[in-house]
Amino acid sequence: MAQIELYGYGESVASNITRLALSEKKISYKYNLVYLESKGQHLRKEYRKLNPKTLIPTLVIDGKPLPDSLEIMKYIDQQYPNQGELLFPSDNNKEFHDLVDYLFLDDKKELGETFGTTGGGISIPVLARLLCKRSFFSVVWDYLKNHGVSKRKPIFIMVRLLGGPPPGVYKKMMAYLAKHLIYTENYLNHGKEFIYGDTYSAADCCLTALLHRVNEMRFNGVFDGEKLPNLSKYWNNISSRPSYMEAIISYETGEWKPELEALYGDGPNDHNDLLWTEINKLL
Ligand SMILES: N[C@@H](CCC(=O)N[C@@H](CS)C(=O)NCC(=O)O)C(=O)O
Repeated sequence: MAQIELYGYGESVASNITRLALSEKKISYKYNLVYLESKGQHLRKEYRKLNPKTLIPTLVIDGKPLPDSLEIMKYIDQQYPNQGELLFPSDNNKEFHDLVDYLFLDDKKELGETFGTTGGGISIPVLARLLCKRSFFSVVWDYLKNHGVSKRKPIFIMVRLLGGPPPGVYKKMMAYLAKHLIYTENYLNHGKEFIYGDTYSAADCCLTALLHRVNEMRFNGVFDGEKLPNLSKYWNNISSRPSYMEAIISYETGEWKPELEALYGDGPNDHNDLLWTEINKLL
């Protein structure tokens, strides 16, 4: 049996996708926590050797690094085809590829372009607060010198400078999020248990992590069964699977909760009403 290690962060959508996949495939691994914005551990030399893009997660198999949540899901499914769920269905058709492409965190796409990239966009208020734990100059220096994705460097620096999302950006994210929630709600009109149909797949790993982020960012009413009944039903189903607790909840670092409280107290996201205005336009 190969020695498997995962480098990840608790409240990271791509890490959650990967841990869900590992949990559903019943693969055990050694876990290495890498702090992101608050400490910049992903920008250190040791981690850059494993993942030159300086992104989380990376799986290390017998000492060999494999970055990227989608590549990791493909790898473990090929290596362990008869263990746990089959993440990539054997019919492997274009519709499934397009769905996964839409739901996974493609670092080559723009924020908001797909549901996957919107997961990062709606997280900006918390990322900003975590970045603000470091001095402005250390963030500028570290990101300019060490971040492996050129187009992310100015975004993180701007967010640190402003202490939040750049003006208008979060509003735009609400329009994108509304569009993706409605698209997914309509997709689920097929009435089946999972997003791609009757069996659990890699697309469910992605969608579970994204919906968890929507919930975590306090977008209230999405899962109450009233306006988006398919999504509510899907969420109830998927969040009661053992993998949700095992791969997402039990890995929380605790860094996000106080920041969310500082941002929104006990209430919803301060853009919740705007999200609903956008959703209602599309219903
Ligand atoms: N395509 C990559 C995207 C990974 C990604 O964007 N990870 C985020 C966390 S969810 C990250 O590392 N952010 C830190 C940064 O960009 O500095 C994957 O799916 O693994």
